[in-house]
Amino acid sequence: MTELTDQKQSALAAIKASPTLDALEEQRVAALGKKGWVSLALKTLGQMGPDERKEAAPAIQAVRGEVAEAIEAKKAKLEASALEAQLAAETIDLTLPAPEQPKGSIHPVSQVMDELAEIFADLGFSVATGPEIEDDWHNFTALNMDESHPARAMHDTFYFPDKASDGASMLLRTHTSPVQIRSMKEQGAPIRLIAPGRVYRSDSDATHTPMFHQVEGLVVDEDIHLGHLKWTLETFFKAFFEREDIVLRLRPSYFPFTEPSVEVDVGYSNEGDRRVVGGHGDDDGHDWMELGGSGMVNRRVLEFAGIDADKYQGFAFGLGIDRIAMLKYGMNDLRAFFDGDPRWLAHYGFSPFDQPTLSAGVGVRP
Ligand code: 2NM
Repeated sequence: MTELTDQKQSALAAIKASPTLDALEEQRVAALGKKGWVSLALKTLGQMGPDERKEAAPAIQAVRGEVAEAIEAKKAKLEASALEAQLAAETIDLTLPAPEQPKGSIHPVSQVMDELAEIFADLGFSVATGPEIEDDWHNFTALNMDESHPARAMHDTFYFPDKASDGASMLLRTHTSPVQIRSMKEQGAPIRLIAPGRVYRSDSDATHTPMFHQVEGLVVDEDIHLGHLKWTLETFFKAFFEREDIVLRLRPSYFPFTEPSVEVDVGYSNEGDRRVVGGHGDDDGHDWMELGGSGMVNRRVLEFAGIDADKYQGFAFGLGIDRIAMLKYGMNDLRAFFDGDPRWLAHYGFSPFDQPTLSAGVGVRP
């Protein structure tokens, strides 16, 4: 036993004096390792008589515990000072250029949404958002689309299997118009806003995806007329495409929520396999592309939204964000927008540092 006490004392001293984690590990192996002196002492228990063992076993275990505890304590100390030394030694020279990093990029849809918000903010429009899961009153009824309207048919609209607790049919919004309805009900007139976001229709081919992006705009005030609509769209497209020779064609059309209604076409020309806005006419290489619809808000819609239609008039428009993005940035396949292919994003994506501003030019690549 006295031998064991001596061994313990010298081991504790050696542990305490260990300058490094490696030296400490050597001490651990020498004491607690398979052939360490503590392990050898434990092995002697087998040759002892029961009385002797009863006395020796707890003593050896106590020594083992003391040594193990001392090692753990020293280990924590050495690790803490190693970390401190590393922190003291490592410095960063912030004046050096940043290392090359793998970069993410802004998706063209996000870029165009930022551009839209910037341009319309300059015209006094705020940005409104609303739920993508809607009830059929906000998505259809309030927009003058009664139960028999073809856009309500199952093949266009994604309905949820269960009705809401108040009995309403729930669906994925087919346009952002319910945002305008909610905004008119909440804020009343006058109002001037755009509503960009995801919309859903059960439709899928080379030019249609079941989810796509729309921006709709709404202006309600006294004495609003079709001239305000045409000026607003023209001013927007000139800012968006960054050229003055934009020519718009408004074609008579029909929407249940506007009266009169017009379809909005923009003139473009073909340059190689790229479509470039600006040229127009129906001669070779020149044509019109439909970008959206618009019109004067149907007075029934204003009434559904709680606005006095004798005092206020409004215009509204809807544009496909994916389409105007393709036209501006020269892309030809809509489906690539939603593939999430990093090579496509590396090519068509935008730098996170390239914020669109009117003063610097919206959507200018660095
Ligand atoms: C379009 C075309 C024409 C439209 C109407 C409204 C509302 F809510 F004010 F009645 N919002 N958007 C509208 C009008 C949308 O999309 C092709």
